[in-house]
Amino acid sequence: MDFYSRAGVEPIGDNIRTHYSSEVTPEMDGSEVTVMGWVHILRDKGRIKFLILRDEHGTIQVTIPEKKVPADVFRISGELKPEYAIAVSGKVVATKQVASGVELIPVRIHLLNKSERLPIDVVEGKVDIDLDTRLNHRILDLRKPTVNAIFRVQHGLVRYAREYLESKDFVEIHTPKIVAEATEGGANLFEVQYFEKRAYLAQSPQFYKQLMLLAGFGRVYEIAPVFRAEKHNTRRHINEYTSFDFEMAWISSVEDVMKIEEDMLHHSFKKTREALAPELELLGVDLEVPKVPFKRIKFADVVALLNESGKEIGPEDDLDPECERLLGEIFPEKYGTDMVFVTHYPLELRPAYTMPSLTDEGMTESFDLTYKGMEITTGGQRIHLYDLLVERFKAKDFDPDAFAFYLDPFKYGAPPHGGLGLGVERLTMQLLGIDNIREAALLPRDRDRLTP
Ligand code: AMO
Repeated sequence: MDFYSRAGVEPIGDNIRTHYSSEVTPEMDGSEVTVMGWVHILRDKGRIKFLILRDEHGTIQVTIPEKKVPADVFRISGELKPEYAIAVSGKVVATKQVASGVELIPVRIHLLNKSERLPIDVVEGKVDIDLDTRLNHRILDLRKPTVNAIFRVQHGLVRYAREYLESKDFVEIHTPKIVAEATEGGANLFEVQYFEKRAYLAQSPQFYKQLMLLAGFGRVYEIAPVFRAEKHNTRRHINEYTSFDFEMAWISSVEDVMKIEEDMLHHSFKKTREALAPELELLGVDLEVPKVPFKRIKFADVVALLNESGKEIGPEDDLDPECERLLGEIFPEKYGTDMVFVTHYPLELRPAYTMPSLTDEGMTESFDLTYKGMEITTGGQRIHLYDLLVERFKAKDFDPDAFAFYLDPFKYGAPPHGGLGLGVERLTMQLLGIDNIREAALLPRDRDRLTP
């Protein structure tokens, strides 16, 4: 017990949390509850003290009038400081004086842990601090209700997207993140010393998710970190991000893949809007559920649209951030939506495994999904024909021998297939109108940041 008294706090004892702050309602007037959380705000008016307690679902006012509470409760309340962890047992009183309609009059306050002076404010709106300082103190930063809400919404998006795939017979897989070869091209690779060999951190589960279809799983998905050694710090790139991938066999065309994605996102947005309504309100976001089917437009037509709007770009140029910004304006204006599939990218711009188009010479059966102008997904039909696959690897200057582990299984009746990779942080940032992707990553990794 000595370590508790040394810390100046009490063991939790027989305290049992009975309610979250948000569950205490005016109808419970007169009943006794125990809540646990942090000291969010303290107002000391001498003979009466007001304490806002914050837990994972909101806040509740604890009102401490000297005359109405036990002497030791009043004494302890005078010792509290911001972010002390406490358990409060007390009587619920319905009152019009508080926005939530209730306050708690304590019969017991248990000090569970103390806090040092805070390096950053946890109460929002007090002082504006720059993102870098916030990220240095990310664990405290995440305690802010609006920052915490971002990741609850992200959780909802992933949870309900996963729910959709589960209902469509997709199998969740876990593939290696230490790999022998690049999947998305040679640049952006992190090297790893793997005993006596050189290895890399996976840029994508691309090869393995495809191979699992050849292994007899009809449909697979994986939600896992991937690594990109992007040299530049931009607002939409991080060096480790969460890739939401799926891959499906026996498709008739790339349309099948786009169809699953639009239905999946429709389901996910709809359920997230219902389940995370309080968090979305806190963030001031009116989540628009995109109508299906999403608009489809060919890459060549996007280039024409951009040229019309004064942006000079060639038929085989990739879309730069300026293009994306323009498309963020053009698409809603022209098509009344901000979810648009851009299809038929040139072979030049796509990785070696992408199926060439039969209808559009020099193009591919691939797509990007743009959301409010920004690319959030890349996907497509893959080459399942061994000879063509080897030919395309050679055309991209890859040595087929180095990729034998991937290429060889295609000799044995590989099914037609396709799939996609969706950036979870990009989806979150676009949905919530966040300007910098780091804010949509729990613990972002960028060129300058390896901690916390
Ligand atoms: P791609 O390389 O286009 O495709 O990546 C797919 C999606 O991942 C997100 N993304 C990123 N997010 C944050 N930081 C980054 N540095 C970053 N790079 C990419 C984007 C992008 O749309 N194997 C293919 C997918 C497939 O065809 O299945 C691939 O990885 O949202």
